[in-house]
Amino acid sequence: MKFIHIADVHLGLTPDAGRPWSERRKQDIWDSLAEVFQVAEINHVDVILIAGDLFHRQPLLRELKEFNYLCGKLTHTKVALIAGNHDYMHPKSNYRSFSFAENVMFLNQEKLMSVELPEYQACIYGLSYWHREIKENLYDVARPRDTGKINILLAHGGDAKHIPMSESALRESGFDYIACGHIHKGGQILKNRVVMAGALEPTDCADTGPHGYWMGEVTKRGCQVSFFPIQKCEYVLHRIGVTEDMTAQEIEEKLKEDLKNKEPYQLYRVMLEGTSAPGMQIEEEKLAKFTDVVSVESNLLPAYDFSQLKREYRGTLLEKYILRMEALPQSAVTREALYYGVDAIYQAMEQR
Ligand SMILES: [Mn+2]
Repeated sequence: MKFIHIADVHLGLTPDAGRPWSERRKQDIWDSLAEVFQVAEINHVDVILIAGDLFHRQPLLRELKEFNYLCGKLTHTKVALIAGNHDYMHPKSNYRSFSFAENVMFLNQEKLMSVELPEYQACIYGLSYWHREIKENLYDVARPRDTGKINILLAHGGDAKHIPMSESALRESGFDYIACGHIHKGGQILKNRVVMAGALEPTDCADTGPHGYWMGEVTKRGCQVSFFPIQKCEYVLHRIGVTEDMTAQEIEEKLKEDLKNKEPYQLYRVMLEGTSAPGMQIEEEKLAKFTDVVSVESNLLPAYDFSQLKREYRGTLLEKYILRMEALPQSAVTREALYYGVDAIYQAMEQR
């Protein structure tokens, strides 16, 4: 049985609200979903597994209609769906009254339920969130009824408040494939057996790295699954190594050069690291306005020569401060305090 596995699409979300690319990204999420459905159609995929949080919040009726239209257009593929913690089955949720196309299998109860696919001798298990949180480890104790069938589990969660999961319990559970959602960074928890899909599209700039869908084939003899990135938008943590001989202009030019060489779908979260010349001012806000830069963070430490400073500024507050800080038990905190304190005092003295 050929399948596509996605999760955490978060339809209806507007990522990076207020930024110039925000509306485009909102549309990207819908376009990527449509793209996945097109891939399913072209590749004659048997079932699309959607492991929760298809919508970012309670779906609007027209949003459900849009989704259902994509499902109804499929000529061969079935769609298995569960509600996650974001789009949980609120008593007034449109999910409750909506009637989906015939090929949609909505596992809408909060108790583990299943649907049969007799044509593949397969069975899909899952449950939907009726609450924002579920703290019981419902998946760890789930077991397929008939081990002769291809058994698939749709699972949403993996943290303490959203159905905690244990790798060893899932390994022993007897499912042939466990399609997980909820954690936005995807990956194979157990190779070709238990896969966290990751968000189809990054939902904010914390979701760095590639995002996309998984496609594979599951039989009673085993499962093969691979990741397919969707490259509409990818947030990249871009580190720029700064040394004390670099000027602010050089750093700016370095960033401009790096931006020229990046992939067009990438957005940069810039991180300045290393040491800078004492007193050098980098205008982070200016860099943050460059095209395709989401944010700029500076972790630069000014490159002070403390023994030289002590000699040069003997008898001043600066010397006293350095001596006092050096006398403390040394840790990352005292080291930072030494740098920031010296920086403040040094710059105040220089300005006089
Ligand atoms: Mn979730």
